[in-house]
Amino acid sequence: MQKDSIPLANRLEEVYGTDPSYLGEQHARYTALHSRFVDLYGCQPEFIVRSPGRVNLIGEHIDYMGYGVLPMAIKQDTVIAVARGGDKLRLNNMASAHAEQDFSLDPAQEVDRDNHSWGNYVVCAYKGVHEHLARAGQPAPPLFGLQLLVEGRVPQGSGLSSSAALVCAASLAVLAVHGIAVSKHEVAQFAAECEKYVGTQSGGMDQAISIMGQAGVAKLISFNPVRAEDVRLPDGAMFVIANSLTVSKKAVSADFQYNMRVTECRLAAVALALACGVSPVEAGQRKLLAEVEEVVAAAAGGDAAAGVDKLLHDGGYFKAELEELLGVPLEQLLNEHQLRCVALAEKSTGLWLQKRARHVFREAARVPQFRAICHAPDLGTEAKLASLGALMDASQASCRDDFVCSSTNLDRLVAACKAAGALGSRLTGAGWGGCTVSLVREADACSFVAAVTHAYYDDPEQCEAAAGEREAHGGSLDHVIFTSRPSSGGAILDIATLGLGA
Ligand code: NG1
Repeated sequence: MQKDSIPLANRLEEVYGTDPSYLGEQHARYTALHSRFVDLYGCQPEFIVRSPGRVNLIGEHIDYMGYGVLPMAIKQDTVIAVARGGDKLRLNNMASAHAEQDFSLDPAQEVDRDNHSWGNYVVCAYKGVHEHLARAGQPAPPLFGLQLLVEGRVPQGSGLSSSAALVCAASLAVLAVHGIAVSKHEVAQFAAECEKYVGTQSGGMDQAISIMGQAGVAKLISFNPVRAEDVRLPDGAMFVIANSLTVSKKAVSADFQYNMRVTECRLAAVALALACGVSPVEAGQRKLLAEVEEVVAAAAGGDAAAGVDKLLHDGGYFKAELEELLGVPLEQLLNEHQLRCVALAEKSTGLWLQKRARHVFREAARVPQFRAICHAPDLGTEAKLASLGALMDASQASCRDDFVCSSTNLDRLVAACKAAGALGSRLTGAGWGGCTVSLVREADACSFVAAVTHAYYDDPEQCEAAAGEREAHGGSLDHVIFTSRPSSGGAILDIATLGLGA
């Protein structure tokens, strides 16, 4: 098998490692999935596929501006059993809250953006596979009915990429059942593009790490074209993920949160290019801040963030000012979806170009610094941990103050993590709720978790939702605050060798 092929695993150990108790848990999970599949559809699944969530260690809200990011895959994943059958795209979910959903087999079907449902992400993947094959000049696969059963363990709305885990797993399910071999790079690329059908203008980080993740190493993911480089985390470093327990519904709130940030960054790129003397025609084509960094830096002695402060004003920009500045109607620059953000911004505080661009340039610089510290041959462990922690703290301050994507609960949780001894702590993923990631010494991980639990989760004034979570999980918060190591990426599992249903 080529290095870039999607792995075909014969045994659960290849995906989940060798810890007997965790393997036992996974075996029980896969067995339950298999047996429910047989009950529902009256046949055996042909394949089981899986793809994980991720935690981003550094590099927030910069992937869609063309910059590299540094995430690692986590062990929580989405697993799908799949077989041919029927005359529809038929979806079921192991979670009883999710009723069966049926979709047509037409790859050109529209995704119903206004009715958000988990099934939409599967339709995105289905469309994505067909579009990818058409673009690659390959023959269209036959349209036969598909029966899927999904089981997701990545917490939703938590910044750990449950949506990418589902889109990637669904892509692998469709590919596997058609017997189509596609490289990891290709899946990462089309899975990122097709997720846009749900209405978020996302970058490609989540899909890339979900597919290219690897046990034991974090990855520096770069774009255009997408690629992944191993980053070995220092010995003795441990990352603790803690959920603020406020849900961030990215697809629902896209127009005034995530997509608005993408719009602000895009307009900042054009405005900066014009301010640097780039011709209006060329400036209008600059969509990424990465494409203008060089000219902006040149305007301020090599420091792009300082260039931003010099060339853009603080506070909100409104449509009239933007159109005068850019010299064209906004319609010419932004597609319909992004104009929905502009319309919303008009009603409130406008679009904040300076702060957003400043964040992007500073955050983008922290990513190669993080990698360089991890790999520095002459730096001792303690010095590495301290420097990585400082970068994470700086990232949090920038997300909170310039990108304004933190939240009251995230700020409180970060403060609790720092007070409990985190070397660095920050929100991870899109923000506006969801999880934090903290760097601690491995030896301190247990006492750290206990201290954060006491300070944040056990205090109803800090976190109201924790008591309910405890009650629903037999008193445990293990699913809410946990340590995490780099885990393996997407895989297809060979049903014949897994020993299920025996
Ligand atoms: P999460 O938090 O998983 O929704 C989102 C984007 C990423 C990236 C981060 C912010 C999607 C699918 N993912 O992640 O591409 O932009 O926000 O760094 O939209």
